[in-house]
Amino acid sequence: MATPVKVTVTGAAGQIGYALLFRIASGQLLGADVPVKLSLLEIPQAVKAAEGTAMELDDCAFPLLSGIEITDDANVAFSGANVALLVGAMPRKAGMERGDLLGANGGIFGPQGKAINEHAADDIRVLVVGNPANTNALIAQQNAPDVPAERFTAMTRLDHNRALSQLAAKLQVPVTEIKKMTIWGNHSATQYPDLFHAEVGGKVAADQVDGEWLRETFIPTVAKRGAAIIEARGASSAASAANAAIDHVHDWVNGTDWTSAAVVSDGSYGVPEGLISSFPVRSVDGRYEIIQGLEIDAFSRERIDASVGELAEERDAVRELGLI
Ligand code: NAX
Repeated sequence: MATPVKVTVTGAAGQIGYALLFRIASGQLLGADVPVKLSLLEIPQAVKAAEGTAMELDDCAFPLLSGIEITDDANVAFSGANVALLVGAMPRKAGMERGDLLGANGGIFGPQGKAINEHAADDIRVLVVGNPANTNALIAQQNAPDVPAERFTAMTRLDHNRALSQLAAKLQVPVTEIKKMTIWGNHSATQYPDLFHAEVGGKVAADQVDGEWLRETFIPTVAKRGAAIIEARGASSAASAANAAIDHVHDWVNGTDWTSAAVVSDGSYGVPEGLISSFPVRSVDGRYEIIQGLEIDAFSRERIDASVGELAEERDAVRELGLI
């Protein structure tokens, strides 16, 4: 058997972790012929719950699962890691200011970035899921100066998939008919799902829906879908978030012509260099690259700028806190 790929999952005992681990172990993350070794990182109080999940993983007798490690030490969890899914984060609590939230997450993602820098494998790929995902990814990346910046990404694939599904329902087409969907900016309510570059049946999607639906229904429905799930389910998105994480890493490793991912900006489309912002990306030879050359009209420009402005504010706040 080939050498197993080490996949580290933080927040492994949480609800996304529970939906994610079984899919990784079954081969859906990296492929049906790639053995995996799981490392579950949790805080000390949740290690026991992670052990319970590991017992269930054992009970699946997954042919590709070559081992499970459970730890509360980031240095152990990231040692030799090839893929890191950073899911565990500090949630916003009632009355918490943004600065408090960013500070609390800096206390998680700074040390995890350092541990990745010191201990991960040379080919480490990092996906940050825990919110505020883009800025948590920035904190981790800035604390890992020896790892190429392009290896740090944040998840907007759930937003992308939500946009596909909303548009498919509106136009009564299968999701497979939709190409070139893009989420721009921050994984937050300011994100911009773009129908001006998306295509349905080879024609521009924005031309196939009315402008009012696009502005007043589509954009807010996608951007606020997370809140709608909480309202309906009484808990935040878990299986769909895990599914998006699987899609993100699978496509990163195996290639795709077009998807959305938050990657380190090289200044493309006026997004300040260094911010981790969502772009249209393709993956070639195991690297996400920003798709270039799209024309951005005034409507899209205004929305991209608003979301990117929010990312710049978050970056300035974590800079002031000394986290990057
Ligand atoms: P849960 O609260 O169920 O689980 C989080 C887990 O993380 C807990 O088990 C906790 O003990 C653990 N944890 C906390 N600090 C840790 C640390 N320093 N090291 C290791 N583990 C730690 O949350 P869940 O529903 O699983 O969501 C996880 C994160 O995903 C949240 O931040 C959530 O906001 C975010 N999401 C991001 C999405 C995205 O599209 N980017 C969508 C879904 C989700 O809302």
